[in-house]
Amino acid sequence: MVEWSESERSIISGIFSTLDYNDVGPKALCRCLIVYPWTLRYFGTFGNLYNAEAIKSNPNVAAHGVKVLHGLDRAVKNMDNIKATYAELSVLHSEKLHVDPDNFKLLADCLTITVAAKLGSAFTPQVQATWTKFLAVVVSALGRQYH
Ligand code: ZNH
Repeated sequence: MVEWSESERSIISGIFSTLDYNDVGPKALCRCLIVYPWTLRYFGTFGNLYNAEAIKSNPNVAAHGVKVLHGLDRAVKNMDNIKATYAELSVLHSEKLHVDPDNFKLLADCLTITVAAKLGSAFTPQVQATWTKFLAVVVSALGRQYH
């Protein structure tokens, strides 16, 4: 089981309480789709994703980015039980969406870059360490139901 100190808990809830989901979610997902273009393959129903400009102005991508952040919200509210919280979402990504779990790490990295750019000097090494730990637990939980 993953242990969280009081300061780690307050760092994570502090970040999420100030995060603008409508800005960070779309930016992080766009970055993932642009930097790792093979991740585009899962979004064939989203319409025109022909180049970076198309990806950035695609409303389905933006909406999905916000949805992913709301998904992370659930981990923040269940820090002591992230694996169980994501069991169903993990099954969905594995059995229905067939998303290669390596991609979770790629999106997590894009989220880190986007959040770091937002926080600026507030993204201290200690904040980065806690943030990285949080996303590692999320990525592991999402990959949990893959066989
Ligand atoms: Zn995912 C979906 C979350 C990653 C792909 N997702 C989804 C959802 C959610 C999520 C919440 C919704 C579900 C329902 O509806 O029920 N994701 C998430 C998270 C993460 C993710 C949290 C991390 C961090 N995903 C991901 C990736 C990918 C994906 C990486 C690829 C690349 N998802 C996806 C898809 C979908 C989803 C495809 C479906 C969409 C639609 O709309 O159809």
